[in-house]
This record gives sequence, C-alpha cells and structure tokens, in this order.
Amino acid sequence: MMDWASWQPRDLATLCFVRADDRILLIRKKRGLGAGKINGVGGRLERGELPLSGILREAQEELGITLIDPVKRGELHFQFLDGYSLFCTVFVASRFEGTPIETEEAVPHWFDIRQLPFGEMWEDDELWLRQALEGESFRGFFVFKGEKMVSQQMEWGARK
Ligand code: 8DG
Repeated sequence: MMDWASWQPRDLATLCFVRADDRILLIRKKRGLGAGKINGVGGRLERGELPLSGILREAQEELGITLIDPVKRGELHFQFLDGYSLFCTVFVASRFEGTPIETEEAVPHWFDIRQLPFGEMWEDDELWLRQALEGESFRGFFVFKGEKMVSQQMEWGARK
C-alpha cells in the first residue's frame, strides 16, 4: 500500500485538454515520458515554474498555440515502481489562439469527444478524462510498473 499522505513527487508536470464543441485537441508525443502515446499537451515544469505558466509554455512549444484561460480540473499523482514519481496538474481549455502545428515534440490531432483514443493513451486516462471534459474536478492516485497501471484510486470533487 502507498502512503500518499507523506508522498513527495520527484517532478512536477502539467497537461491541458483543449475542447472546442464536440472535439478535443490531442497530440501524438514524439519524445519524453509517454513517447508514441496520444495525450493532451503538457510536460514537466521547469524549476520554480507555476503550473499555469508551465502549461502555457508547453502549448506554445509543442503546438505553437496560445491557450486562453485554461481552467484547473485535476491533480494526478504517479508513483512508478522504479522509484520515479510525478505530480501533474490537469487543465481544460475551451479557447486558444493560433493554428496547431507539428513540432519536434508533437503532432496535433483532433478527436470527437465520443471517440477518445483510449487504446493509445495512458491507462489511467479512461478513469478521469471524460469526467474532466464534463467539468468535474478530481484527484487520482496511481502506481505504475513501467507503462502498466498496477493500482488506482480516484477522488471526485464538485461539478462546475
Ligand atoms: P522531455 O524534455 O522529457 O521531452 O519533456 P518534458 O516536457 O520534460 O516532459 P514530458 O516527458 O513531456 O512529461 C510527461 C508528460 O506526460 C506530462 O505532461 C505528464 C504526462 N503524463 C505522465 N503520465 C501520464 C498519464 O498517466 N496520463 C496522462 N494523460 N499523462 C501522463 O507522465
């Protein structure tokens, strides 16, 4: 059993899911943790960087877009059995400026929100992504062995 109360993450990260009507903007990640997978934009924070600044920077670096008013929806806690650990703040945004372009880090893809590509995403995403897009807030606690989720716990907050 994990003692999440005293858990300290090695790194901090962010994610943002851009929703426009019935579509969601995702990326195919070309490198880093989760390379090859489909995910929201995001990445690890730089030293001293706040989650909001980090997600704005990542959206710019990965897709060349400027997020407008991303709203925090969730917090993800990942413990990997090799010792690595990561805390991730999850945002949802409904507007952005610019046109998503392929970069060295990512390829943009739009998906219908009723057909999210969970088979190509991290395993935990199916537990919270639909709800996050509907405006629920959440905290997730996950243990991974490599890319395999070995335990999960979800906590739900108020619907906004
Ligand atoms: P790099 O320099 O290593 O290339 O990139 P980075 O920007 O420092 O970090 P990254 O490798 O892109 O950071 C990992 C991203 O993956 C970060 O946005 C958090 C995200 N991520 C996990 N685990 C999971 C997960 O289980 N589900 C989802 N949706 N995202 C995850 O690390």
